[in-house]
Amino acid sequence: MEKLKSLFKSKADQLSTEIKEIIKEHGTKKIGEVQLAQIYQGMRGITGMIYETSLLDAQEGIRFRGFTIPELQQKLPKAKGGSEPLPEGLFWLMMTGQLPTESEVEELRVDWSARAKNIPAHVFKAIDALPVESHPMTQFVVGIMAMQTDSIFVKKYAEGVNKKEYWGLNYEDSMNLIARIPQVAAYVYRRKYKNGISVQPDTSLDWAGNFAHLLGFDSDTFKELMRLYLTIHADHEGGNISAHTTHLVGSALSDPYLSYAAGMNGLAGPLHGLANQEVIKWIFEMRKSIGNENPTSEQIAAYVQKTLTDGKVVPGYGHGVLRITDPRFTAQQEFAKKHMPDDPIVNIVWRIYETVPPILKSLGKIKNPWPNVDAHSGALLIHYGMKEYEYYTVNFAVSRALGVLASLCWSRALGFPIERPKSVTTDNVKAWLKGEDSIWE
Ligand code: CMX
Repeated sequence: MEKLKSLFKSKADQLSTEIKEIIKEHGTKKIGEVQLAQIYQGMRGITGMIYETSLLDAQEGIRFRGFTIPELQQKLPKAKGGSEPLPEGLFWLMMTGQLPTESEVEELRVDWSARAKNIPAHVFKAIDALPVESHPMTQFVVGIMAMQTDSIFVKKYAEGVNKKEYWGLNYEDSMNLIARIPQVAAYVYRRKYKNGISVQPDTSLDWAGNFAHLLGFDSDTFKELMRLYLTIHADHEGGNISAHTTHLVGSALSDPYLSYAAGMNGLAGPLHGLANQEVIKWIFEMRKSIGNENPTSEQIAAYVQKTLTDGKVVPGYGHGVLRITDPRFTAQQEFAKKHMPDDPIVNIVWRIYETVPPILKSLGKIKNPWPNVDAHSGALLIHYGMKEYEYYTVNFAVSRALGVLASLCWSRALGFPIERPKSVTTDNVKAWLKGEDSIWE
């Protein structure tokens, strides 16, 4: 058994024993109360699941196994000559709770490189069956779904397997899927925007570096950007739509291909991951509408007011949990300061950052007026020539695979059951309010 797999299993067995003890001793303790409004408002603030790989603090931002993004940038192994963390290292950390050594990361890189081979031809044929104009996320998810024919979990489950074996089958599927995702994602990009001319993988490169190469962007700084991008977008605790959906679907013992594809359909919504395309679209439309390539703060403020008056959201701003500038925004801003401080679109993003929060704050109803991860990512990609903003959510999906699939491995290894919360109707609520229905008593 490879080192990561056996280390993961031993950590999971240990945690599983601890969880049994926790439930036995403290299982009846109350962890909070739920107010009626919360079940009408997207269950915001209700703690309802265990998700081991990362934790979000409203005032501080994301921590992956206790490490902030700047700490990851400092502590995770880098590519030769690079200064950004390798996503392989983050995956190792999420799977084990331990920072990996350089040789452990190299072992994982080699493993993924080997697993990436022999993607079935029908995966690409399934994508090719779609009109080339189809949204890149649609093409990507169809490719993932087509690849489900390779699920080891499905084969073994059909043959009849002891539930104690689920974790290992799930692990194998997850590892194969992560290894192959960059090729499927890049195929969609090259098909839609580069006349279908694909690039062959470079097995000497790391996962993110090879993804950049497969997309057709071979500069060292674009590869560094991808290492940072694929690290910081990987996970954002468990309640966000892509993570929660993957977790929920996986709890039915749907295999990792089905579970991840389901989660990515959620990522493709404009209030979640699609916001990164919406930000750039919004900036382009603003420039056109104003007739100025380099809008002033006053012009941006007026366009924000128009967006709000038109009943639209300002993309890239606000968050369901965070109440500060997203540290993922800050990490990208720091990258831009280092590599492209004079880039015109990046400068617009920064001017929007100065202008938008006071306006959103003044409305009084928006809980978080600060930028999220999606407010900055597109501008960095444009700088390197990736102007096709409809594609951006696929980049996000490539990264998100690391977090949601690491978590899926944990859920199966810990033997988590099928997820099935209770729902009620408003008629139940009305009757309860009149004392005629005892739904919550
Ligand atoms: N622009 C305009 N209005 C906004 C807003 C924004 N950026 N953010 C929140 N609001 C509005 C909400 O639509 C809601 O309005 P109504 O009461 O009229 O329905 C009100 O403010 C309160 O919302 P909230 O409690 O502050 O925010 P939610 O937790 O309901 O929603 C989010 C969070 C992210 C969906 C929301 O802020 C939003 O739509 N932002 C823009 C889209 C975006 O950037 N999404 C990406 C998030 C990060 C990610 O997942 O990738």
